[in-house]
Amino acid sequence: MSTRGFTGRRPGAGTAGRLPPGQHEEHDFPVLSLGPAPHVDLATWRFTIRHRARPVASWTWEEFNALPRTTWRGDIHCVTTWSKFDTVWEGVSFDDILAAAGIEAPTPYLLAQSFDDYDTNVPVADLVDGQAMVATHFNGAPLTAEHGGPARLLVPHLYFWKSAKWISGLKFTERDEAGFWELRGYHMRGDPWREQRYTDDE
Ligand SMILES: Nc1nc2c(c(=O)[nH]1)N[C@H]1C(S)=C(S)[C@@H](COP(=O)(O)O)O[C@H]1N2
Ligand SMILES: [Mo]
Repeated sequence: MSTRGFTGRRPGAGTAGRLPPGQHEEHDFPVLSLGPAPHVDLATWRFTIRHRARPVASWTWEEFNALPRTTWRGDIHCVTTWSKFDTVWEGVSFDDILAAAGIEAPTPYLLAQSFDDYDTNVPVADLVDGQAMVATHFNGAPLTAEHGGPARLLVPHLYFWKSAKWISGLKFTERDEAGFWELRGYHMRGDPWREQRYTDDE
């Protein structure tokens, strides 16, 4: 299998096939935010699902934490070229959120909306079937404010800007409406394996 002297030196050892094109492995967990973490008070926190402007379901922090919980372990990929392997997240899956709301996705698109006025669009097809969660824990501990606590979206198979920190809700839209970075030149979908970084990337 391995050549003497080479063992363990190959940078891809154990990680071969895990790095999307143009990415490198990062061991730290960089913080990338537009501004300082917004103050989010758990006593008034709400997570709201909207169809266009109309609220269709809403949970307090206590109610949200009573929903079924999911754990996911895997790799995340930031468009600034770092990838981080074997991250562990816990929260409520998109599927379980919709089930708790008693609805099926009313449109094929949505905008994840955040308390810092950030938003990002994600197709429903990229959220269903266990692909995404609203995460409250990272590596076994409550999510820190700088990484989006108390709760953030996690869509690990897309570039990390899609994983909205400080999430306040999901707004279903009829059309694929661009969010903050998508209005500023970033790709509408953002699949790292297809290197969909900028608007015109296929
Ligand atoms: N609400 C909000 N979510 C956000 C951002 C932001 O500025 N505000 N930055 C995005 C970007 S560009 C990236 S790369 C990731 C970074 O997440 P991290 O700081 O936990 O690494 O969060 C994304 N989610
Ligand atoms: Mo980013």
